[in-house]
Amino acid sequence: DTPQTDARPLAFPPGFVWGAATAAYQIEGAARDDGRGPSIWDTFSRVPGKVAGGDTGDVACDHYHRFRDDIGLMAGLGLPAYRFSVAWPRVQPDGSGPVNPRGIGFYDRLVDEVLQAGITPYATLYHWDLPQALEDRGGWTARDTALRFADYTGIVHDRLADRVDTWTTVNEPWVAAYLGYAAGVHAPGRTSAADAFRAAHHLLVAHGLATRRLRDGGARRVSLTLNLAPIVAGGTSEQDAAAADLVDAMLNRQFLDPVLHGAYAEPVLAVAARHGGLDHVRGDDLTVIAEPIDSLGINYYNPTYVAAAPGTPPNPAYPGCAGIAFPPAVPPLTAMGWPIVPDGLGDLLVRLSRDYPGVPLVVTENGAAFDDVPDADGRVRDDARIRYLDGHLRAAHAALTAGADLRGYLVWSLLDNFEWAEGYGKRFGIVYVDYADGRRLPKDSARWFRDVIARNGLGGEPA
Ligand code: PNW
Repeated sequence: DTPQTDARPLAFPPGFVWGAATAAYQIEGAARDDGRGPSIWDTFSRVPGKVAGGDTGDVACDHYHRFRDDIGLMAGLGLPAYRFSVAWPRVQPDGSGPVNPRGIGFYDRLVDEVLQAGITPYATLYHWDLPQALEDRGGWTARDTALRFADYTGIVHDRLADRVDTWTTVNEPWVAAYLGYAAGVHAPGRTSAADAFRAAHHLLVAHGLATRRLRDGGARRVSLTLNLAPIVAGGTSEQDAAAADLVDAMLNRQFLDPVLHGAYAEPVLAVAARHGGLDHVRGDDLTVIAEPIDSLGINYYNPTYVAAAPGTPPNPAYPGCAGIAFPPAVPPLTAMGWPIVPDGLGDLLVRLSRDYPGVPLVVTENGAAFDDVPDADGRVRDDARIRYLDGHLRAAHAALTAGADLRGYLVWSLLDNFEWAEGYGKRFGIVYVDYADGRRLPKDSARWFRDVIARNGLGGEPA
């Protein structure tokens, strides 16, 4: 009764890194414990109508109290790597100033436990939980937030550098800036194009300053994680191609070009110039942003489909981009309503290796939400997730064969968790979480992934 996947056995290169990813606000809970300060997600999730079901991260998976069990679970699945994020408001409750020893102490114990289990920790410094005190002073629209982030980075690095080799500065600056400051569907819930352009730039400056701080402290590996997607035009007209190119500039090149080529793409500058101007882009910002990185993290879920549609007002997440339609997704879809297109990952990896050669790539998130329900014996038969992961790994393998420099693959996510604006209703985990009692049930996909890792590839039998 195993799900049918494309049955060809595929071996990944020796040393390929396998693992699972999480983020602090989505799993930790303990929102008021041990001196943690409020973050923008604590505030935003309390605004009526912003998060499905009125859910908040107050308790989440209670990982803050259950981290030892969760790491035991990972060890049982044979996960070689674990990507987690550090909550800035635990470390510095006000986003600046004194360090909260109990807050950073949690990550100290977490890292010890991860290493004890034989797992390599990958630490992300910012996964969207900005201290509310900094938002009150402008949030990411303020350059000062980037400077504060560099200080915070130094604090965390000084404490964990002896045990953590691989650091990611910022997770998905596009989502943080455009869903948070333009579309208003993520914290802090603002709806200003100018704010979003400023936020995006300051998130990149934050990345660059933090990278410098990590280097100065002797960090061995520094990376940045971007949400990237192939942009697919619905038609073949020149207008369709132009629409796809503009969306590609906004979603992908806005971040790839400054970090890896040292300059913003022309269309990004043009759109930003029309929305509040470019005063926030200062002297040597591009030099800071282009500080070399050791790998690029890629979060891939699905392609973005566009079509030229004269007269269409801009999509709220793409301010300044009028005349572009985002047609409804075509099945098969995940529970998020996101299309399942494994080849999009392969195309993306090949394109990145072609357009941005020289930087090793790691898939830092890939996965899917489905309507998982445990049966009477507590088994979760998530065949659809196995097929999703199998298909994406086959596409990643094909990209490797085509020359993409892919070094690892981390599944999103270890646990079902707080899926931001969707709350707890959307389950991305390879481990099911019963929110009534906190119980964890590894899904069929967790056992399947364990076998993939054990053989460093996909088996010949139907997975
Ligand atoms: C990523 N979009 O978020 C995040 O890094 C995770 O924290 C999150 O749980 C996961 O993907 C699944 O959503 C995204 O609308 C949220 O394009 C939204 C989008 C992309 C990524």
